[in-house]
Amino acid sequence: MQTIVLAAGQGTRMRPLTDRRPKPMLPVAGDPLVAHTAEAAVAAGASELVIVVGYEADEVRDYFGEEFAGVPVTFAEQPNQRGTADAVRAGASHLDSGPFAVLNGDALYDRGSLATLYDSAPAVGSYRVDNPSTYGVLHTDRSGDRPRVTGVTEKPADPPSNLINTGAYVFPAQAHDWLDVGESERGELELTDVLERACVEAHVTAVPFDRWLDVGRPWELLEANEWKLDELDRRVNGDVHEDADLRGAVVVENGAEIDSGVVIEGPTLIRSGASVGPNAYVRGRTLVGRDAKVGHSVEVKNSVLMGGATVGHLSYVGDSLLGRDVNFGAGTTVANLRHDDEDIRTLIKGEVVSTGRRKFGVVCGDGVKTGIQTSLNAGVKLSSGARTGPGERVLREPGSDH
Ligand code: TTP
Repeated sequence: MQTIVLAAGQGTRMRPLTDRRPKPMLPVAGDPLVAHTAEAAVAAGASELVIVVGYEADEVRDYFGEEFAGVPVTFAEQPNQRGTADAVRAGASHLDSGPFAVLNGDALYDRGSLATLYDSAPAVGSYRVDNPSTYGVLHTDRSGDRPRVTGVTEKPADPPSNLINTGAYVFPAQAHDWLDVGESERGELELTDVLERACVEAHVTAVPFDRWLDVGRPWELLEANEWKLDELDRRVNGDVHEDADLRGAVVVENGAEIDSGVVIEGPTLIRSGASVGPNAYVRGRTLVGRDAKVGHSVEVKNSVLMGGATVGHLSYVGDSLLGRDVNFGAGTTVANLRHDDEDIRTLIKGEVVSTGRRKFGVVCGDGVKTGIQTSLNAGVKLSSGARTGPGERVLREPGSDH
């Protein structure tokens, strides 16, 4: 099945992590997010991948090249992000006139479910949630395992079902002629309008997905890493001091160094060129990226340290995302829990949003530097290149009243 992967979006809700990088290239365990999508697609039966690129396109192009997992890759340029239907139209010009699949390049799909979708054309992947009102919700003609889809409504106040649209579709060949949709109310060219047309012209099946994760906001990138790090098998190729204690599914890549007195509880991935310790404690589904450094007596828990990030001695980092080349000064401490036990809230495009997590720390864009003994409150985001002074307390997002 020829497959279009949408990877042109600006990822504005993921800022500051997407200030300098497309969201699909953010790290999820050992690979970029979009590589997991592409891998699941190939395992499900994708015969070729057309990747639609736009924002920071070169990083995606350089990563994939001309072939991925044995299938050919081509790129379609979407110069302006005018909507998902526009993106698919750009991609479809590289396809033959047969049926085709479309996947969001910023979602994790489980392979088995995606394979069922590919075998059920025309079809849309659906996922059952308790709070459908914040998603695109599918209308179906009956309950049961594989209901027929009759339409889709974006963010309905009164949801017609609790089956939501995962952004994974297999369209019939005629859909090539349905891609010229008009602008929606929010001024975008939407793929859901193509789905609506497909529901009228064909029998579109809702294929239930066992697992799915839309990665739009920072804590969802943490959840994506939790998912994929859980799939690690222990593998130690790097240089590990005899006094270090690696427990469970710990991967230490070739060229990584683990010093004396370090305890690492898996699942944890330490990428090549990274160093940990001495006497550090790394636990709870953590990714230590390429060339990252976890210093003396540092604790890192359930976090993502992107390439080149450094956490200086005597620091604590929990449930946090640190961009490339972030540098935490000695004694930097992250709060990741509220005393009133409520879910951590953060600002997304100026609005206060609940993360739905009791534990969530901070998000730092590339190149953030903290002074010694900086305290960072739960839910704070620091924009790329931001600095804090020695002993500074950052209780709310700089420039906001949250
Ligand atoms: P969204 O998540 O709606 O958009 P986005 O990734 O730009 O993120 P944000 O809303 O935070 O700015 O997009 C869903 C998928 O479609 C995603 O994989 C990006 C892709 N996309 C395009 O390729 N082109 C487009 O014009 C749009 C709007 C999205």
